[in-house]
Amino acid sequence: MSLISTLQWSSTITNPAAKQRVAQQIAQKVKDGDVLGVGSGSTVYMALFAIAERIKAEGLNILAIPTSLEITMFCAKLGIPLTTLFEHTPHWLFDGADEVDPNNWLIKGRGGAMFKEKLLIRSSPLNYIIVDDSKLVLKLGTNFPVPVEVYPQALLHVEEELKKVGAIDIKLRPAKGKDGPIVTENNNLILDCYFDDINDSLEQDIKAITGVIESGLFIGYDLQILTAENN
Ligand code: ABF
Repeated sequence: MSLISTLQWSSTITNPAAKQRVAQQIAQKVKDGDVLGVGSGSTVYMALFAIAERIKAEGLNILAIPTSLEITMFCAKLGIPLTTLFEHTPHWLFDGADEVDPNNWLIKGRGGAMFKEKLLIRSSPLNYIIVDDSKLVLKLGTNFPVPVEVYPQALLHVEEELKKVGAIDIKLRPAKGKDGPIVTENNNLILDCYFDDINDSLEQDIKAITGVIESGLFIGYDLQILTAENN
């Protein structure tokens, strides 16, 4: 048995039944020949299983461009062929989110992969965000802070500048199960930032700070929100 085949999703999946329904819906959208952008998180993971079933049953030829190492490895485990942005542009993409507001603005990045997630969403002409109802909020920032990926040596500068654009509290995200900060796949740090008011210029204001790689705010993107309940 290869090490890839022993891979398991280790964290608890919240609202699994609702996520499973939306995962099945996304799998039904896959067509032979599709190049798919594949986001991160447990809902995406469930969708990959459903897509792998269709590949096996129907012999679909698809290619996946993943947004994280974790999802890359799950694609490999499930036999979903991989490609990169060097070779292909996605036809469409699916990804999860932490919060979705009534304008379809998002907070993403609990898994720390928001730079690649945003790059893929920007590269794809059609983007489905797959969430269970618990992710729908009236106001962004209700349950989650805004994650900001930061070049390590810029940490103090970025912290000061984030306060100037309205951050009222900033936490350096700790590593899971060991001392020190979490380090992203790009070798950067993550600041979890709390704002009283998330307005339509905040994503750009954060992005304009030297040393910021990307934030988990998605404001004004053309997104199709798919929940188990709205389909
Ligand atoms: C990714 O996974 C992230 O941007 C978001 O933080 C998270 C959603 O996870 P889940 O589907 O497990 O709730 O999409």
